[in-house]
Amino acid sequence: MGIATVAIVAAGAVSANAAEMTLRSSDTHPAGYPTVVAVEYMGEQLEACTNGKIGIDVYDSAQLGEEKDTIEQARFGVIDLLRVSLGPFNGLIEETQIPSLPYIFRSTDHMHNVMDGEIGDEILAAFEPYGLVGLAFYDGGSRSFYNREKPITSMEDLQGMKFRVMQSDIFVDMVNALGANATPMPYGEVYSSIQTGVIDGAENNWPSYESSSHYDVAPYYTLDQHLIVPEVLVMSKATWDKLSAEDQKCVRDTAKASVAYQREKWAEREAESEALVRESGVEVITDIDKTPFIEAMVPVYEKHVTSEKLKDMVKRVQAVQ
Ligand code: GTR
Repeated sequence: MGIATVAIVAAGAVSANAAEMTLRSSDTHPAGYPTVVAVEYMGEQLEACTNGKIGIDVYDSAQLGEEKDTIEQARFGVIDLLRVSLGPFNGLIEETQIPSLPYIFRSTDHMHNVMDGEIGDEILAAFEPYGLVGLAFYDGGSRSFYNREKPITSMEDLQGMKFRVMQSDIFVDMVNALGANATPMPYGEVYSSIQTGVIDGAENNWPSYESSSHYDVAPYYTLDQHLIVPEVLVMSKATWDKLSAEDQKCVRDTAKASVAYQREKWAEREAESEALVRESGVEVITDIDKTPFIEAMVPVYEKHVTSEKLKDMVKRVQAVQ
């Protein structure tokens, strides 16, 4: 076998790209989703930055597992790169709780100003003691409730209904504080759980509501916009430690460079998903008074924002314009 043949066989066996080292990256979303294409874009930039040495293969559609499991795999170096919501990190890394608090951000611009600044850097740094290197935050829009039963126009309509949340105590307490019942479960189980009536609904942003086809089984979407939780991109510390300082810089720089790309793709997809879902006949409730929702979150903050460090962080977030 000639050298060229060996190279082709090896490349075919492990990866679709030709770099010497191919990082395995996990995402729960399907091909084409803004987070998936952003990490692919980072891969192209990284290959260029490292003169073809390091590339990235994105394993989309939860091929490597649900978010909670992939966090563990990344911590132990089985997965090199991970793009997940901050929510599933809440129980592990306390700083990730702050951007996961309901109604903490006044708008997407406010979220960007916080996450692009020193508070964002502090949160990225907080991953390090847990075997991970925080690289960048991506947009995840705002999350709202959808259900299979009825149009929800006020908090009263939520009473007693069952909603799936991500696996984080903050989200469990958030739903319970609104008078509904929370069921934490992995994303991949939500469609069938709504379909079979195990739960009445869930909550998410436009692109996830659309790409997961949840709108097919839960056709009432109420834009209460209780969360603007950023997505995060992290690298396994085990992988990071194998890289030269120069290559580490390439990883950091290209991850940062992918943020603008992701935000652009996010804005496009958000509009496309909304149009697609509306055309499908989903009832979208936009006329909703958020004030009682915001007021109901006081005990959630009291329960979860306990240390001085977190209290201070909340104040600093609120002070950012
Ligand atoms: C999506 C998010 C995913 C995942 C999912 C969920 O909006 O992009 O990372 O957290 O929500 O609800 O589990």
